[in-house]
Amino acid sequence: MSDNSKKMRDPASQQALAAAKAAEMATALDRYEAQQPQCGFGQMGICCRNCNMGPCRIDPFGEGPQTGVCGATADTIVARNLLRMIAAGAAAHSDHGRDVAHTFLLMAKGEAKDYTITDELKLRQMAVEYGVEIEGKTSQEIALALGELALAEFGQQEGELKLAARAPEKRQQLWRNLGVMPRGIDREIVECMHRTHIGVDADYRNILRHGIRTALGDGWGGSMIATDLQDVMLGSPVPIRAKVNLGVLSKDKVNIVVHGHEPILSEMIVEAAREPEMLKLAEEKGAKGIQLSGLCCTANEVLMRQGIPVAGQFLQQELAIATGAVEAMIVDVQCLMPALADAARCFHTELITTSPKGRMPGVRHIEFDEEHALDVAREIVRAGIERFPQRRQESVNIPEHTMDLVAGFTAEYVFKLLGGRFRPSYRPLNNGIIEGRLRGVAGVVGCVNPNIQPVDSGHVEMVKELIRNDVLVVQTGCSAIACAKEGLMTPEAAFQYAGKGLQEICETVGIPPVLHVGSCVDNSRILIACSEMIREGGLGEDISDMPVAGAAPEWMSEKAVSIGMYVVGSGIFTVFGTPLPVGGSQAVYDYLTKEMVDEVGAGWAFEKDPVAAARLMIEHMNEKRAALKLRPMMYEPEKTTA
Ligand code: BF8
Repeated sequence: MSDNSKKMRDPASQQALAAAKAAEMATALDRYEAQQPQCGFGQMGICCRNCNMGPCRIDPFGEGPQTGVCGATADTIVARNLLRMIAAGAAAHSDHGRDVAHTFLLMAKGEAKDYTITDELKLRQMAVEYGVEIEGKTSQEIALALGELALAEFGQQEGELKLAARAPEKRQQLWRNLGVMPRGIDREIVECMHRTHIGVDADYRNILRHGIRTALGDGWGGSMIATDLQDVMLGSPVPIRAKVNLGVLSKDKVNIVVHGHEPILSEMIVEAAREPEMLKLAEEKGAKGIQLSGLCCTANEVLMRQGIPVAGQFLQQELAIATGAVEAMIVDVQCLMPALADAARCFHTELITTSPKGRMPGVRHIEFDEEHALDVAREIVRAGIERFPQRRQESVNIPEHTMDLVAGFTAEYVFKLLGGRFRPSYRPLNNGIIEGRLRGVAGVVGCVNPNIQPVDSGHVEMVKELIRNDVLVVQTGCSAIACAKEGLMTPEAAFQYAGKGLQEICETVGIPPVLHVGSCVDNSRILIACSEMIREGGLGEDISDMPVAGAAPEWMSEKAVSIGMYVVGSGIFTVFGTPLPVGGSQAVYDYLTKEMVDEVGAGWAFEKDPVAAARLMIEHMNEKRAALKLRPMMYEPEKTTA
């Protein structure tokens, strides 16, 4: 086991990596090293195992076979593999959305009694969008009708997704003309599997266009439904102060860590952990209370709505256990390393799976059930408390580092804030861009990945360069956690890192220069914000006209690929750190980076150096500003990063 302590950026992770090594506990960084060199065919996307005449592979040097047994070329194989990644990513987000819609419907029927309608206004707004008659109806009746319509969109076969109508009119028309307007959420995902079966779609452009359609069904469908129904049921976030990093774990309280993605369960655990009986039980077991914290996107969800502290991002999941202070880690779906089971065995931690979709061999399973949600949550919290007496105080090693942050920004709230109390509109944001105080807006999102070291640096260095150039940054997912740990989500960060124009706006409104807008499904908030900016006027007619850009500097999951595709498909230039696995086909690469610009008004770029990637985004914004004839920037930053 090598010394990994410098492979992650923040000091808390460095300390926990040393502790993991001392406990002879392997982490993803060790396993990443053991995998080197990684498979070149996989990286280039030229391995096909879609049928049993193969597996086939294309010789990238042109000397060996240039087609599979069926005759599929590198272009076909690469495009098909990418489409399957999009299908998996869209499926993950959308299945989350489906579960939310299902719970929402149970709530409306009175069968999930632990959930209620928390945001009445948003319920009514959504109902109107779905064409539900709201006059004279009770909230429960409205919710029932809305829940049925939202759930039906997953299995919808024809027509268009309702929430796609939130996009600017011109964008919707573009999607129709190109034949990529999603007809239903599941239908497009199923069609990905059909098209990539042996002997169906062999035209890489046709395959990739279906990728756009499927991904749009994620961003403007599955993910957007997840975000919005969660807001109605669990409450729409408002700005909230909290803390982040492994130091949020407590040395004398029971530590329960929620990890995964679906707040439907984690919100209930928050509630259960606050109950007096639970606190009493914790004291009886010798603890001074219960410390709840989160990992990955479920952390972002309970952070945004409840201010629950964040223990860390994706690559800190094992490190949380390595502190020796975690009594229970509760997992549901997505981004849960199977390695957690071994890590937990090195310490006293009880790992608990909760979803019928995600179990691990030899790991305790307490199945979540929406109809008895709080009871299940209590059982889970109790299991955590019961573990406390087994904690070996001598092996506890909690890093002291924490960082403050402000989270809880949404498409609705942040711009109300920008507009001031009496003018809730996007006008001030648009004006800031038009006048040249702000260069534009960037969404920096996505995972962390051991292939970018020190881990987190891809995000932090990119975001620092962006805000230095007066770009307002919005973030989700592990990217948000990475930058929060660096202190970029405090209002004070504006004075330390932001350019003068952005600084003035942050100071006037009292916001950080980097806004946390939630989990990965909450990237839908960014789509809505962009559409609202167009509606406000002065920045063109379509999202692709605006000085905005997206990035996932350390992407890892298939969900990130789906997100990238719907963001680009929505007209936003997007830079990924390491390239998509398309290097085996120049044609596919050209389609993504060049032809998509003609077809959807935006393209992909790949750049591993985060500052160079930020420069690409800034250049793109400058070009869009020039095309819109916006005023020159008021301030230009000094040449180098401070
Ligand atoms: O959905 S950013 S590592 S936790 S996939 Fe996973 Fe990536 Fe984190 Fe959330 Ni998103």
